[in-house]
Amino acid sequence: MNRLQALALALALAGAAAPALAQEFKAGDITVDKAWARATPKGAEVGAAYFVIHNNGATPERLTGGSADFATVEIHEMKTDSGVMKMAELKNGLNIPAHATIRLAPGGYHVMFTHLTKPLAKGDKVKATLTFDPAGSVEVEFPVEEVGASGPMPTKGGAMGGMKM
Ligand SMILES: [Cu+2]
Repeated sequence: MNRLQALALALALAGAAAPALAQEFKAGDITVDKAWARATPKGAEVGAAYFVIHNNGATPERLTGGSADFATVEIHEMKTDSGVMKMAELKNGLNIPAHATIRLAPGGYHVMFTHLTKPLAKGDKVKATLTFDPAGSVEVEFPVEEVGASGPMPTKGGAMGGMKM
């Protein structure tokens, strides 16, 4: 291994150990971690957030919804129906069986921020409260990332998006 390769490896290892997504949020037997929200193009009315839920208890839990001061919080699921990706609100919430870990990720379960009052900009941190039954409510901080973004790219200058507001 030459010096450049060694440097690259060191950087890769440092990146893997980065604590950026390591923050944990707890309510009763529930732990939420690896939270992030996807950056939105200017003028977008919806955004998505993802995280991992751990049920550390022997009682089944349910994510029933949440609230935020910049949007309405809904629990959604992406599903492939006859080869077409469709999104649906989980009106009855998301079940988290006892001792289970449920991952919300692009293409699957997610929290949808609707009626956004501001764009979610990369580098921002937004806070939303998630409500679990029976564990209760927990405020979670979502760093805004462009990682895995699959929505439309922001347009130059955002003139169209600006008009939509
Ligand atoms: Cu959705």
